[in-house]
Amino acid sequence: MNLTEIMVAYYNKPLSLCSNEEIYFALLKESDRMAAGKENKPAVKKLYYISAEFLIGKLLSNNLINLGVYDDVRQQLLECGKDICEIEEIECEPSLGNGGLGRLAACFLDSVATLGLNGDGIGINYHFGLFRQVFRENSQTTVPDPWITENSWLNKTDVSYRVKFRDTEVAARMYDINVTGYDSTTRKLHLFDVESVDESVVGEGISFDKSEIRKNLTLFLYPDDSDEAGRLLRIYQQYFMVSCAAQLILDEAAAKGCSLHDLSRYAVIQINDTHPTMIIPELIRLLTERGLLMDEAIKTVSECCAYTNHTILAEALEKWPVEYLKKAVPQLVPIIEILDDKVRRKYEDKSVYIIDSEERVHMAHIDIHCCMSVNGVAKLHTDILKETELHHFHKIYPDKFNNKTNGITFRRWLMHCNPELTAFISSLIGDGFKKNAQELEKLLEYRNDMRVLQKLTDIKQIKKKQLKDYIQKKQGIILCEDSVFDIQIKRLHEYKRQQLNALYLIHKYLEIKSGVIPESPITAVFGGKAAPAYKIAQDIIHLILCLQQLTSEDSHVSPYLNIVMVENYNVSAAEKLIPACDISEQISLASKEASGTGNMKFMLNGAVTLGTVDGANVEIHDLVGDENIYIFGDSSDTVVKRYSEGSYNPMDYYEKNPRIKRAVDFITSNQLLKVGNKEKLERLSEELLHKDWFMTFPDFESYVKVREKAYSDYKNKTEWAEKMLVNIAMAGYFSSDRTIAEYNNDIWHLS
Ligand code: 26V
Repeated sequence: MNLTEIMVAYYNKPLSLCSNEEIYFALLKESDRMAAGKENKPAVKKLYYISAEFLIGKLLSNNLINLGVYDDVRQQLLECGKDICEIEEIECEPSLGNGGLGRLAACFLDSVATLGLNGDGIGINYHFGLFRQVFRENSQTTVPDPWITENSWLNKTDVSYRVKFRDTEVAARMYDINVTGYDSTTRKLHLFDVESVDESVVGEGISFDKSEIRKNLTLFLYPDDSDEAGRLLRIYQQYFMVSCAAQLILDEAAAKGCSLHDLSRYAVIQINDTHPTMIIPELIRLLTERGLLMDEAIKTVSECCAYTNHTILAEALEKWPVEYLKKAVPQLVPIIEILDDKVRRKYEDKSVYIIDSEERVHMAHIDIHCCMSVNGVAKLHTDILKETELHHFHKIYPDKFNNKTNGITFRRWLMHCNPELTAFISSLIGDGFKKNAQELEKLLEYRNDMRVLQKLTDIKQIKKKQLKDYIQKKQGIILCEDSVFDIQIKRLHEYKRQQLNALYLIHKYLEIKSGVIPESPITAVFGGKAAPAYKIAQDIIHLILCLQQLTSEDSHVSPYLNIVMVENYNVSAAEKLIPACDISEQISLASKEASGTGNMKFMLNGAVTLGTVDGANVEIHDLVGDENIYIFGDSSDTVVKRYSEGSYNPMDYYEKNPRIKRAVDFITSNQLLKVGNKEKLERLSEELLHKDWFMTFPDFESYVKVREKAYSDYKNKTEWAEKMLVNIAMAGYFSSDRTIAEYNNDIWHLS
C-alpha cells in the first residue's frame, strides 16, 4: 500500500495534510478492496456459521495485519508524523454481542478465513447492538451505541428476501462485512437487516416502541426481555435471522445444482447456542413446501445441522411458550409439533420431549434430536453435559456428543494487542507461531534465560504504563504501574462471582485500615456490563464503584490498594487491559462457566490465572502445571452434590467465619452508605446472606489464601517471569485455528 498515492487519489493532497478521519476512511476503503480481491473459489460444500452475536471489535488494524500490510502502513504514517493508534480511535466498535459467545463467533470466522475453509457467518445487523455503559452516581446507566456510519465496514448487497410473520411481512436486506484471513483468503459475515427499520422509535436511553416489528426488529441486541413484548421481539429477531439464512442456503445450494435431497453435500450449518435453532423447523418447512416428504425433509435437515451448547445455566436455556410461537411464527408450530410427536412415540422419558407439560418448547431439545452433532466448549463442560445436564440425551445419542474446546485468534489477541511481545517472541523463535500456534512451546527453552525473563518483565511494564495512560485519559483515574495488576473483566453475573472478588477487596481494605499493610501494592481492575433487568448484577457494579470511591479518597489506603472499574468494557478495552495483566481472575463457581475465553487471552499475554476448577481453567492447569497457576475452591463434583442435597446455608458460614462476617457487614456499614445507595447495598447483602446461590462463602477462605500466595510469589520477579513464560509457551493449544480444524475434521468435513 502506498499511502502517498492513495491520499492523492482520494483527496488530492499529501498524507501529511490529511486529517486522521480522512486517513481512516481511505485505509478502510483500500483494505476492504484488497480483502475483496482475496475471496476464494467456491467449493461444493459450505459452512454456514449462524449466530445471533458476532462481537467483531474494530477491524482496521486487524485487517491490515491479516492482509500483511500493517507494519508498512504504520511506518509510512510515522514518517508523516501520524500515529496509527490515533487513527484506530476514529473507528466505532460495533457491539454485536454480549460477551464470550459472540466473541468466539468472531474468532472462529477469523480462523475459518485463515484456514481457507469455505464458510461464512450469518447474523443480524443490529443498529445499536448492546448498550453503551455509562457510570452515574456509582451505578450503571445505559445509552444506545450506534456504529453504522459512512465509515463502517458494512457493504450493502443486492441480496434481499421477504420474511413472513403471523401478522406482518418484512423486506430483508443482506449486508456483508469482509472477514480477512491471516495471510490467506477472505470470507464474509452476512448481516441481515429490515429495510423498514426506523431508528426514530428509540426513546429515552435504550427504551423504544416495541409495537412495530417492521420498525424495531433490528435496532438492539437482545432487548430487555423481562416483559412479554421483549420476549416476543426476541422470537421475531431469531426467526428473521434464520428465515434469511435458510433462503440464502437453499439459493446457494440450488445454484450449485443441489436437488434438495442431497442438501448435506452442499451445506453444513453450525448452530451457535439455541438462538438460531428455528433454522431446523424452518428448513424442514421449506423443503416440504418444495416437494420433499416430511420424513425426508427431517432427515435431510438433520444431516446438515450441528449444535453447540454454551451453557448449563437453567435460566439461560431457551424455552419458548408455544403460545408465543403461535403469535409470531405460527408456520413453525405444526413442524415443531411433529418433531415432538416423533420423540414421544419413540421415548417414554419425558425429560427428552421437545414440548413440556407447560406447553413450552425446549429449543436445545430440538437441536439435540435433529442435529448430527452436539458439542460442548471445554472438556469439563462436555463431561458435565454428558454425565449430568444432558445425560438422558447422551444415553440416546452417545455418538452425537463431542467436545470442542474453545479458542481465540492470536492475530487479535497477541499480534494486534501486544506487538511488543509478538516482536520479542519472533526474535526468539521466528514467525512460525503466527500460523502454527503450537510453535510457542519453543519458548520453553528460554525458561531459565535471565535476559529473556527480564525482557518479559519489561514488556509487561510497558503494557501496564500504556494501560495507565489509557485509563487516565478515559476516566481520569491514575493507576500505580508499580503494583500488581489483578484483573477481572467479563459480563457481570453472579455465577462469575465478581462479588467474591469484591468481598476479598473489602477484607483487604479492612486489613489495611487495621494496620496490616500488603507486601506489594495492589491494583484491582474490573470491567463488565450488567443486563439492565438484572438487579443483583447492577448492585454488584454499585458495590465495586463505591469501593473504588472509598479507597481512592482514603489516603491511608490508596498507596496500597486501588480499585477501578473500567467504564463500557468492550473488545477495544479488552485489548488494552489483557496485555497489562499480572493476575487473571477466573473465579466462577465450579461447573458454571462452560469454558471462558478471556482466561486464554490473559494466558497468551503472560498473565497467571487465579481460578477455580471450571471451564477451560482445567485445561490451562493441565498444560502449565501446578507451579504456574493458582487454583482454589470446591470442585464441580462438590458443587453439584451440594446443589442436589439442597444443603447449603450461607448463614452457617457467615456466623462461623469472622472474616466473612466482617466483609459482608461492611457492605451495609455507615462508611459505605456514605458513598452508596442504601436500597442497592442492602439488597445485595440480603442476597448473599440468605441465598448466595453461587456459593461465594464456601470458597472465600481458600480464595483469600491462594490470592495472598499469588501476591507473595509476585514479589520474586524472576520466578514470576518464568510463570509468565510458561503460560505464553503453553497457550498454543488455545488458538482458534486448532478449534476450527477440529470442527472441520470431526463435524463439517469441508475439503
Ligand atoms: C445467558 C443468559 C441469558 C439470560 C439469563 C442469564 C444468562 C446467563 C448466561 C447466559 C450465557 C449464554 C451462553 C453464553 O454466552 N455462553 C458462554 O459461551 C462462551 C463461548 O463458548 C463460553 O466461553 C462461556 O463460558 C459461556 O458462558
